[in-house]
Amino acid sequence: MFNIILFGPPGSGKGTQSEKLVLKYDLKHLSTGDILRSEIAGQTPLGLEAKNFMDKGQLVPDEVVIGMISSALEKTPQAKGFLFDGFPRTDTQAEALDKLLKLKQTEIGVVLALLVSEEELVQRLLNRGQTSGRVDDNNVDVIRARIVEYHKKTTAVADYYRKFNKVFNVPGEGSVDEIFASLCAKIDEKIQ
Ligand code: B4P
Repeated sequence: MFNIILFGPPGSGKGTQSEKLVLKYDLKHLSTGDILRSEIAGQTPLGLEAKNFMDKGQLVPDEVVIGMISSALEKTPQAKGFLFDGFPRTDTQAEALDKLLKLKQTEIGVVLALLVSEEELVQRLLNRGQTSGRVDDNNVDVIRARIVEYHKKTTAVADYYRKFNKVFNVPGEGSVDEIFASLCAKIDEKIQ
């Protein structure tokens, strides 16, 4: 089993690249953002709670997302590997993920961190906001709040995995195919 974390600020291309990576490497895609949005669409109690945080650009509480990932891992015991997209986003989530994977006798193989300038992030998210219908992409203040949350709480996750020499930076600006090729080159090196 080979497990990957695709890491980076909001708008760095995690969702975009994940779709291509899971096809190429036959991985199970676990995006906490996508799971939360489907809970919101289904108007579940979890979704209604999460919406309050997401609409303001804040992170959803750790216990909520850790529970979601734990049940998603349970549901797919036969997966060849997992691609975590947008998770973990805090130290607490990273520690919980390590424990959950240990129970499955596996671990994170590599953390690929996409590097994109802040102005490019804001522009991409505002562009997506014109068509996505996502409340959190429509307002520049909410976008900036997401970036602040990222610096305050999420960059620590890369430091956590750096202790285990698992983090590799990948330039996240350029064409989607160029970035995909850089990500694949790093994964192929680690798989061998
Ligand atoms: P996510 O769904 O994870 O959304 P995101 O980080 O904003 O987007 P992503 O990074 O996947 O988008 P992409 O760059 O692919 O999170 C949304 C919210 O959910 C969070 O703010 C939080 O509230 C909550 N949440 C999720 N996970 C959580 C967790 N673990 N803990 C707590 N809360 C959590 O795409 C952005 C745009 O860029 C797209 O339009 C795309 O087309 C474009 N793009 C991509 N690559 C490009 C390129 N190379 N060039 C130009 N444009 C590009």
